[in-house]
Amino acid sequence: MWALFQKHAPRSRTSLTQDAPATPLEALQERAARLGAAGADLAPFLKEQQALHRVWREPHREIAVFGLPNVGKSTLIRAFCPGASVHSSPVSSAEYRIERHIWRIPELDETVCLVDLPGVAQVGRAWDEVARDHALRAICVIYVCASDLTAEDETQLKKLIELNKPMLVAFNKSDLYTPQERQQIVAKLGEIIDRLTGLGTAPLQLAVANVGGSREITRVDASGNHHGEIQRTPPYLDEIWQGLAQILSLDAQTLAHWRQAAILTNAEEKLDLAQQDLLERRIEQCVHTHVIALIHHVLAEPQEFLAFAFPQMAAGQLLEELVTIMQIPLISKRRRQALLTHIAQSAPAWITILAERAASALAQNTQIALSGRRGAVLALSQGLALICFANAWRALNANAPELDAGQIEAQCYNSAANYPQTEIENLLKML
Ligand SMILES: Nc1nc2c(ncn2[C@@H]2O[C@H](COP(=O)(O)OP(=O)(O)O)[C@@H](O)[C@H]2O)c(=O)[nH]1
Ligand SMILES: [Mg+2]
Repeated sequence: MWALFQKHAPRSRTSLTQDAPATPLEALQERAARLGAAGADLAPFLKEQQALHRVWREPHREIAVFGLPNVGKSTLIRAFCPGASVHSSPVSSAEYRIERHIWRIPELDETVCLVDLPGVAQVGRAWDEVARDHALRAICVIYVCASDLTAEDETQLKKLIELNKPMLVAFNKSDLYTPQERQQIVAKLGEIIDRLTGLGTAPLQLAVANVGGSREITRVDASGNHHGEIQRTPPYLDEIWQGLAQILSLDAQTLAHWRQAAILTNAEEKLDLAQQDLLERRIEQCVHTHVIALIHHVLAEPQEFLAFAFPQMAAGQLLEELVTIMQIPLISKRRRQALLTHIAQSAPAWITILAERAASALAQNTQIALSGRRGAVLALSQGLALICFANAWRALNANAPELDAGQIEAQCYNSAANYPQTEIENLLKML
């Protein structure tokens, strides 16, 4: 086994901590400062930034062991480095931990850190991301599976490969299959690997293994009595050793560069998400302010003819503000007017739907100081119609900046028809 390591041992290795802060990081930091000043949540970005500083400082290169639950990740690590010192940090509860196994490999003259990640889909969606982030920060990844890859596996792999993560797909528990079955699985995994290989430049290899199985056997003693016994199947780790040695022997600078680029890309994605989240919050705030103002306005003067006048009154203003927030090139006055007129003509149909719901919500809620129930129903349904309008406009605008009045009208109608009663009750609470 060690001979395999020696065979693939690196000829020379340069310092692991030499990758200097790069300008891309400074650019990201500037962007983060701008977003932070505007109120974005920077915590996920700062985590990646910390990770970058950590990998620059850390003496040990990390190998992440990643995959679905119960595929043998922890067993694999124990098989590799039974005597390793373990540092663990809890993930979401004491039950789920990220364990770091510091492992000295004399033959490679290197101490590495094997990171045992909680299984994907084990702790919850948010933690899948935590595990994925850890995998991205590692120098390479052993992706453990125990059969053919699922669509879930493939999605995880794709992301890692696109970010040039050197990967070893370890098909573990091979002892559980007949030779024919094993062959079929290996062929399928080979197909998937071929499909994914072109997505990145880092090596992607398959290793067949069984890192620690057991089987029940029956022994017959001298007096003819039968005894059940659990016997460990001999582990087969050679292909993993070989693949790992090959990856670790690659040029250290190239590996460090791939890792740094992956962390930076991930950090940039966190900023994209923070920006998106900030935008969503601003839009919500804008719509909310207009809706509340409109409701109060109509409550103050509850004349029925106003019920269908909302597009001219409020939708125009809302539209202008949304265009500014979303940084959409301003649509021409003429087009905007045509759009609002069209909406004004079609609005009665969907305001009527909303009015029924507003009335039933009000029947259970007397929080609003009503200037007559009829007025309150009117005001609420207008407010709701404005939300439907904003939703429709946003939904369509994401895909089609060329606004089409007919499409917006249809979306408004849909949004009104499906408007949840609970949302109306929430709105009532906010008034
Ligand atoms: N048959 C067989 N069982 C294995 C093998 N590797 C692990 N297991 C068993 O699979 C179960 C899950 O292993 P574990 O390492 O905890 O999986 P993890 O959730 O991915 O960390 C345990 O009962 C192991 O003994 C293997 O190569 N063959
Ligand atoms: Mg485990």
